Amino acid sequence: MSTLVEQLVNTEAHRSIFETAVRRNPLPVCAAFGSSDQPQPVGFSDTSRVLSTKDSEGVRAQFPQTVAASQNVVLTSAGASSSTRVQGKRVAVLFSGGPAAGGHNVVCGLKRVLGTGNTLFGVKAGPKGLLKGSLFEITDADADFIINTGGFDFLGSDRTKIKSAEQFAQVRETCIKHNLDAIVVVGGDDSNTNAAVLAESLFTGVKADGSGVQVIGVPKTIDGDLQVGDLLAISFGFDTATRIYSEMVGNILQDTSSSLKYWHFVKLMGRSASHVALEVALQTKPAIALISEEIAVNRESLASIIDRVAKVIVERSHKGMNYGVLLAPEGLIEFIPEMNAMIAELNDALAHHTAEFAALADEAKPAFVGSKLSADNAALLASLPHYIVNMLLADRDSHGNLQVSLIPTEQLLIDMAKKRVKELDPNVPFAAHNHFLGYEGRCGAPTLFDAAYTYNLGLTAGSLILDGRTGYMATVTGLTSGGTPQAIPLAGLLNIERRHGKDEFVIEKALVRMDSPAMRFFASRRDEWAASDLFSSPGPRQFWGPTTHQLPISVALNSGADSLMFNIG
Ligand code: FBP
Repeated sequence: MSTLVEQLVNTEAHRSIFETAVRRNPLPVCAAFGSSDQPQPVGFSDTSRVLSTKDSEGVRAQFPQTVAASQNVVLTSAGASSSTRVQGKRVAVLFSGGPAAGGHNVVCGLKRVLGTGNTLFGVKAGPKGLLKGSLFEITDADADFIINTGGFDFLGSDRTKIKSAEQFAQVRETCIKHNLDAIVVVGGDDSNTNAAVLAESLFTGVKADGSGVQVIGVPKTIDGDLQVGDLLAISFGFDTATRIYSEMVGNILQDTSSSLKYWHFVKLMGRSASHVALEVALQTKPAIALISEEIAVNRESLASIIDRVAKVIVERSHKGMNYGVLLAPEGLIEFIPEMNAMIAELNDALAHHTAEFAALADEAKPAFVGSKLSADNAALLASLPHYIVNMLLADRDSHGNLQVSLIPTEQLLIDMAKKRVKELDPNVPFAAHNHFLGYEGRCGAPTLFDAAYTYNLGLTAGSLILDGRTGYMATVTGLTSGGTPQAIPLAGLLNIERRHGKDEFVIEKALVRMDSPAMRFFASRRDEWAASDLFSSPGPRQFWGPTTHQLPISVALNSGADSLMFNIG
């Protein structure tokens, strides 16, 4: 073999030149953990902050043991503690839901802080693996290999919701079989709700001596919709995903003003919330960025949104710009008032006629569902193109969510805008391409922000376990001032929401707020971005270089930072 061929073969199986180099990138740790070479576990003490929601009383009744233990009080790190000496704990970690960059570093942080005296197991393929008892021991060599790499592929993930008595019994069986002391659930709002429920169910009586199994959550999701004010500025994975999308949107913007003939309608992943769309808009400054939450607040109809979009297209054309970029959040459809009302009725109808609906041929489904809706909603459903109707009728995910990633909103917007532009001015050319940016951004190598943040979240989660805590979500606050490991009582976040036609406990999704500094800044600039080409192309995310230490713009604005730089360590 030639030297080059040998070199190329050596880059197989996650050994590219980049992957090899990025593994060596040093990670800063919060001062509480001591030195970055030898981070040590910290103990925790109560703060004066108590969390509550409108449903706290109902939650207390359903989560009596975890609420009694935590009193819903936020914990903060209290320096090195006797937990440093805790040995013999057996801890399992699992990924739940969609992947997000940095998950591997959570595992590495856990491994590091648990040290050689405790054992860390990986759960294969998410909550489903916990039910089946698919666990394996994670070694130091594993941690060295996955550090700073993207994806969840080391363990795999899934969206199984643990809710039936049989499933809880299976989890107990796994805990007993592997003699587990603790489980770490790395997930989004639904998965952390699962963690809260598991913490309560496993609180006592799992092992022969009557003791329980601790459960700690770690806040993950590219959607950015798991936020708790200054206690949790952002979930991990958001920064990497939005930087990848921003690079792509920046490149498209550069293309539009080079080729001078296309509009590009880009749907961005992010589920219900528009945090991803807002962040990418702040990074790239496109002609139009729709924000679902604003549409809901203004009760703007689909016709009015299309009119607004078409007017920008026409006005730009009159100035000689027959091109531009529109960003649309993945969950837009659910926020348009008439669509939202129709989807709510549709969800109830599907929940109440599951068996009849499943037995029908696909072509018969729209008419069947239409017959169960009010006249207005039935008419609206019938007016939508088949590619939207089919997806509105598709299966909900295991948490009862509409699978918004499958709904081609960007195509609907193009089709409707084309019609409206013709009505406004038949001489305006409108050639449009659609894009959906989602999966491209979830598994890239983590930015330094996500890499450091997740490593510290892993150190925090491990410390909470060694400190004997259960029912908390690990967090790192003060992201621009060195970072402080803290813990949020999960029960203090729970609300009651209607899903599958039933009331369930959930962690409420954090949506874009109209009065947030990021939204206000965007609103103050967007008319200028529509009227001329003020776009910027942020370029690829950097691992070494001037933008390495950058925070997401929306996070910097919303946390009142005076620069874009983060500071952990
Ligand atoms: P999580 O809430 O699990 O982090 O999901 C993130 C996400 O990327 C959403 O933005 C998106 O709607 C969804 O996953 C798509 O995942 P799937 O392909 O499993 O439906």
